Amino acid sequence: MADLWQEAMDHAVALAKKAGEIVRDALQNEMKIMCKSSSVDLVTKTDQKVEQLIIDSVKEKFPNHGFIGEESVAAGQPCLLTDDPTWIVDPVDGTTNFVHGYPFVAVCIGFAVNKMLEFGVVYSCIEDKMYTARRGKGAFCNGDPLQVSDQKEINQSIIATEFGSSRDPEVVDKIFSNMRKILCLPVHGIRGSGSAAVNMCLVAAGCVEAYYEVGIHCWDVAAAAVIVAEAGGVLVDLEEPEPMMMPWRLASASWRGSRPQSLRSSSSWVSSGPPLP
Ligand code: LIP
Repeated sequence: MADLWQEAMDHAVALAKKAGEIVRDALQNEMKIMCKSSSVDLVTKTDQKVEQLIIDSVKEKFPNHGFIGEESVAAGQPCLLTDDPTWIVDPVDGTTNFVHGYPFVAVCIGFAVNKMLEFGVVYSCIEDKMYTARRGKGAFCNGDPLQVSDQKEINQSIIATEFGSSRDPEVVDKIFSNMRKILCLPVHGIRGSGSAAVNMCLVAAGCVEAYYEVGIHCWDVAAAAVIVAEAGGVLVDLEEPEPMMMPWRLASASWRGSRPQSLRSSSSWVSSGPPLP
């Protein structure tokens, strides 16, 4: 059967490379930094420029495809997933890292058809690591196959997480309380790269055993979800339904189980796996 989406995926990889050049160039220049929901929720002109580049290019090459992008939604566009082929984009995942020159910044392009993710491209552009995965065809970093960790003991694991952008003391207390519980299991350590997508790719690469975050969005995780699933990991949405369209409560964990049959809906989009501690 003809491979319908390979052309789109090749285009996504080329776009991610181009976007990565823009991000790297921008690091050499003075940045225009703006705030979104709070003083620690940042956006830059580069986020907007990269998203526009991707939208324009997709519209030209695939005029019938839809688009969901972090900055477009922030500017008032609907965050609506239909059955149409849809590109789900975070132009700069790890904007705070980018602003500070902290070297984990990813261009994320996920692609869904009939609400099922078909491929994911995550370009960690300062590290120059191109993570790619197509549904059913495995996950790769710079062409090398990825496989999640086979560690089965939580107390011999590294867990990744993030602190989010709320500085509400109650929210911060919950974050620390969760981290305390996990640290005291005990685990070998807790890490966070500052990019949700990079954390998930590290799960796919087997460097950390699991990643969890509460309050995450579809553009942060769509691309990396395919990479985790294709590397043999499982994705657990802690809150049903419509997991792709909500600010997610997402955990992507690497306990090996059967590869998800489908990435379609809340029950099948994620494969079942043991709950997080
Ligand atoms: C951010 C992530 C960060 C996560 C935030 C947010 P942005 O994305 O990379 O790791 O904690 O929830 O989603 O805003 O830099 O694209």
